[in-house]
Amino acid sequence: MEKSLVLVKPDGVQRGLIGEVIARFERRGLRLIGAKFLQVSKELAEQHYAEHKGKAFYDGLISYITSAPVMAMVWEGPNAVAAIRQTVGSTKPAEAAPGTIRHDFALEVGRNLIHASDKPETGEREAALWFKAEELVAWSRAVDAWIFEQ
Ligand code: D4T
Repeated sequence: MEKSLVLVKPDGVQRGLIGEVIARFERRGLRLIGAKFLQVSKELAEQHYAEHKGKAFYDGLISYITSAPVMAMVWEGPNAVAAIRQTVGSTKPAEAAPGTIRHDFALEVGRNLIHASDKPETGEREAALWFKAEELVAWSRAVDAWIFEQ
C-alpha cells in the first residue's frame, strides 16, 4: 500500500488546523498508520529538506519548520501520494485549486501549512526518516473493503 508522510507545519498547528487536516484525509478514505506531535530538530529539518540545500529559500525553510511544533503523520491507501497531494493543493497557495487545504487556509508559499510526500519512493523514505518501524501500525478497518477495491 502506498504511503505518504504528512506534516501539519508550525503555522497549521498554531492556527488550530490539525483536526481539519486529519478530518479531510479520514473523509477521503485514507488510513492513518502513524502520528506524533514533536518539535523538529535542526538535524531532522536538514535531512528532510536535503534536496533544497543551496536554494535561496533553504534557510527560511529550516527556520520555519523548526519554529514551533509540528504534527507528523503517515497515511496510506491506493494512490495515496497523488490523492494526498491533490487534497493538499499546489505548493504556492495562490495557485492551489479551490477546495484544497492550501487554497482554503493559506496565502503564502512560506506559510503553506502542510507537507506531503511528492512520490511513492519519497513517501517510503520520509516515513522511515520521521518514524521508527515500531511507530507505524499495520491495521485494517472494517470499512476498508468499501473504500479499497483490492
Ligand atoms: P512541501 O515539501 O513543503 O510539501 O512542499 P512541496 O512538496 O509542495 O514543494 P517543494 O518540495 O517544491 O518545496 C518545499 C518547500 O519549500 C518552500 N518553497 C518552495 C519556498 O519557500 N519557495 C519556493 O520558491 C519553493 C519552490 C515551500 C515548500
